[in-house]
Amino acid sequence: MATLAIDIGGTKLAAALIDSERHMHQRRELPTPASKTPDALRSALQTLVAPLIPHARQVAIASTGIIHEGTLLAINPQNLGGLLHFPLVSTLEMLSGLPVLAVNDAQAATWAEYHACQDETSDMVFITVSTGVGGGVVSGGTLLTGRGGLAGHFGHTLADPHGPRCGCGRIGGVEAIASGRGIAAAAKDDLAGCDAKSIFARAAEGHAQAQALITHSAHTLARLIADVKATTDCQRVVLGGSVGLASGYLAQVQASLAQLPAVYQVAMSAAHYRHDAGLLGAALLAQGGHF
Ligand code: ADP
Ligand code: BMX
Repeated sequence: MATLAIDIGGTKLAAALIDSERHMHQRRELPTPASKTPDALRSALQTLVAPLIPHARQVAIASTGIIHEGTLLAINPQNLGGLLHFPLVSTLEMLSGLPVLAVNDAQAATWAEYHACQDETSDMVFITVSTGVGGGVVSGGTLLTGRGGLAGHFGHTLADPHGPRCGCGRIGGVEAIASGRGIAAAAKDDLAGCDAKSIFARAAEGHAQAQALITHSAHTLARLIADVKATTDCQRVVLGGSVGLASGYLAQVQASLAQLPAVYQVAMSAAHYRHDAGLLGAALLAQGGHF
């Protein structure tokens, strides 16, 4: 019997069965409902996981938001259509009748990515640039989650005191500028109303404003990575999320970081497990009994 892994992001929900050899089966995806009330998320999760439950012995969830004592608390509710909190563990216990474990999505992805580079380092950081900007830290081989679950929330560190207000209430945070939602919110004129995916497509066609929006995000990420290097002395930074993995984005971040003094330089790579790092990391944590 496998682990049923679920990844709850601001844009998409994913689920898959992960066997004891860490192979993934029956991966499914649905859009994340944008609703203030928990019912829409509960019903989307039910649709997503129903066919997988009969094959699972436990459930492992990687979810956006601060995960504290099994509950999702949004630091930026705008990423979830205004939803502030959601009883993750009890909902999945009710839906599946199985034991359920839950952790923040970026922290889960960090743990999977650490397993892909642990021969080379015991100190690494993962950053997802997706609907929001999330992250996680492995220090001395240990995943830092923090007593309240907040560790690694790099998207909520300051990028520009004159920048836009984040849904968390703070002005000028990294997420408000660099995330998929941040890129889309800054779009004007013919790009107004476009999402980050279409802005990347327009940039590839040579659209000047689209290119400038992406460059602004990449520069913001590079400055964040210099701060992360200074605070953690990590040996590697791994980038994930659909914006982080988009063609040319990592190269722009690396080029921008290369302009900074040598002490802030750090090896960077794209997520080894691509869009599945959260699913795999949650399953790994559950299978290793790390919750
Ligand atoms: P989630 O936040 O649910 O984990 P993603 O990692 O897919 O989901 O991130 C969603 C964000 O990434 C959205 O802002 C979306 O517009 C953007 N996006 C999705 N696909 C691409 C792509 N191919 N290139 C650039 N941006 C993308
Ligand atoms: C936000 C925050 C983080 C999350 C990050 C990436 C919420 C709902 N989420 O900073 O907990 O890790 O976004 O999430 O406050 P994603 O949906 O972009 O993958």
